[in-house]
Amino acid sequence: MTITITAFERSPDGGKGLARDTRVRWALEEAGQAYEVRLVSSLAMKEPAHLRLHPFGQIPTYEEGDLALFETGAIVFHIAERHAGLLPDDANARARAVTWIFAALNTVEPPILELVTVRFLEGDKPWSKERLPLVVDRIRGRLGQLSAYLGDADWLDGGFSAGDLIMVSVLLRLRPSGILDEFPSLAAYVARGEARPAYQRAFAAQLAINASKPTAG
Ligand code: GTB
Repeated sequence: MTITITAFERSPDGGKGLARDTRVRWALEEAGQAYEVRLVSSLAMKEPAHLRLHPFGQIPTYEEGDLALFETGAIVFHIAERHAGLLPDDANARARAVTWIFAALNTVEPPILELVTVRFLEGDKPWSKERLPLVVDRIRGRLGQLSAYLGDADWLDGGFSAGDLIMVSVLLRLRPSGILDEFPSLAAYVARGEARPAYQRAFAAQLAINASKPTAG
């Protein structure tokens, strides 16, 4: 059955791979699954046809036969459950890998998203200069804990898993800020993720769509 995902018609990052379709592409590449991409404009995202797939009018979505999914974490989990390569066979190890998907999205990513908000959406507010260091401190706190846990291991729990795929993707969002490089073991962890052939293919595929297009604004 054909798998179709949605992505920005024109990603605001101009092809840096930070939009979340890259996470889904990466999972599909790790799983060896072919997929098609339907590009959606910012306007089309808010129209009824797309809202039927994604109640919040966002990308990515995932369609396969009569199954339609939204939420990147759920999509990656679905792919990982149905195909080899992203979750271990052992039941306990599998549960721990799923825990890392949730930890990446619920514990590590929120302060990182706050940084995006304070810098780009609230940058003109009088209080934003005071808020920024508070947000950066919260990120440093989380990265310090994650770095301590990872130690000198390659991946979070044994072999590479969907938990690492999501965690690396979350940390990548931080790279432009320079904060990631304050934690060399995490920067190396992210680099290991980026070096995976499946990531390279996913990155190249989104770049092919976005690189030649000027970003909006
Ligand atoms: N919780 C949802 C999920 O995980 O799937 C969040 C989905 C989401 O935030 N989608 C964004 C979107 O559709 C694109 S990925 N935004 C349009 C809208 O809400 O109208 C987030 C994103 C956007 C831009 C960059 N960037 O430019 O670097 C990076 C990531």
